[in-house]
Amino acid sequence: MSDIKFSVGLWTVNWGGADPFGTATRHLEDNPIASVYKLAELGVDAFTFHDNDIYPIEADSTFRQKRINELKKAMQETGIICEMVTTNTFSDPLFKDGAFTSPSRNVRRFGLKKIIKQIDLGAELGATTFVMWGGREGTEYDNSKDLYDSHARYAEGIDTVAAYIKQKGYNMRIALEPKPNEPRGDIFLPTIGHALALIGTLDNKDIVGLNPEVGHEQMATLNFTHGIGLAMYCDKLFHIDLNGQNGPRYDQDLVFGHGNLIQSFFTVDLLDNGSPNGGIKPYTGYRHFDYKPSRTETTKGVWESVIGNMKTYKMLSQKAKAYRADPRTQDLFAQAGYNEINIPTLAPNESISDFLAKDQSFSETSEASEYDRGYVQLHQIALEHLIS
Ligand SMILES: [Mn+2]
Repeated sequence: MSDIKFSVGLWTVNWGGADPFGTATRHLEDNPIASVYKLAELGVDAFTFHDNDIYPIEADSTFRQKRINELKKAMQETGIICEMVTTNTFSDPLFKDGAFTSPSRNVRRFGLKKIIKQIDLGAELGATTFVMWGGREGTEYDNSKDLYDSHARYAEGIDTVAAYIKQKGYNMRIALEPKPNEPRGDIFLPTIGHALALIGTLDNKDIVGLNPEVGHEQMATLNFTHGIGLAMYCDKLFHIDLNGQNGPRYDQDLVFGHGNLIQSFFTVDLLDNGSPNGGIKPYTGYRHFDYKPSRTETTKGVWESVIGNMKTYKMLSQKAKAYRADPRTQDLFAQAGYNEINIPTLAPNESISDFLAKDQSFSETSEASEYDRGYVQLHQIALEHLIS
C-alpha cells in the first residue's frame, strides 16, 4: 500500500460547477495555486494541471511567470510534486474545430506551440508524463472532415511533439486520452483500441502511450478493466484517469467507485496485483483522479470528494489483496483454466504442417463443453470480498 501514490488534477478541485445548463455554484479562490496547498494538506502526493488552470490563455509573460513562481513556491513549501502536465486546446473559441485536426493551419500551428510551451514547463517542474486529450478533435457530421488527412494531421502533431521531447532530452512520455464524444459529436481516437492503432503508425511510438479514463471507456459501453488490460499487454499504460460513471450517458466524472463499483474493484485488482499468471506486472504509476466534484457540493464537499477518491482506492486495494490471498480464489483460478491458458496453443517448434497432420477429433474435445469453469462462484467470492 505504501508504494501507491495518488495525484489529482487542479482543474478538478478548481471546477466551480458551471455546466451547459447553468453557471458556477461554488465560490473559487481567486488564485488557483491555493488548491495545491490544500491537496498537499490532504495527503495527495502529486498534482497535475493544464497551462490555463494556472493562467488564462490571454495572460502576458509577466503574469504567467508570476503564477509559475507561485506554483514552484507551493511545491517547495509542501513537498507535493507535479507528475503530469497537459495543455488546454479545447476551451478557447479558436479551438472550436480542434487543434491538431483543425482545418485552419494557423490554429494547428498555434496549438502546437501552446502544447510545446507547456511541455517545457512540465519538464522544468519535473513532470514525466504529458497527457493529450483532444477533446475538440472531431466532428458532428461524418462529411465535415477528410478522414485521411485529419488522422494524418493528428499523427503528425503527436509525432512532432514526441520528437521535440526526444530532441530536448526530457524524461517525459506522451499519454493519449481517448473519449468517444462530448464535447464533439464524435471525437477522433474514441477508445483505447483506436488510440493504440494510431500509435502503431507513429515514428516515435516508443514514447507515446495511453491515459485511459474509466468513464470515457464506459461511455462507449466498453469494459474499462479489459481496456487497460490490453494497454498493459502492449506496454502502453503510461498514465491513468480514475473516476466513476454509470453507463453510457454524458460524462459524469464521478468520484472513483461511485459508478460501476465492481468494475472499479477489478480495475484496482489488476493495477495493484497484475494479472494472476504474472504476465501483466503491477502498475507503478500514479493513481490519478480526474473527476468533477458534483455541482451540488460546496467547497467542503470538494475536499471531501478528494479524500473519498483516495479512501475508496485504498479500501478496494485491501479487498483485492484479500481476494487474491483467499485459497478458494486460487482453487477457482485453477478450475477456471488459468493454469492452461498460459500454455501456447502450438507446441515449441511445432510447425503448422505438423499441427495439421495430427488428429484433433471433435469427440476428443467435446468434453470441454461440459467442463464446469466455476466462473459464477469465482465472481461471487470477489463480490463477497468487495462487500464484506
Ligand atoms: Mn471524463
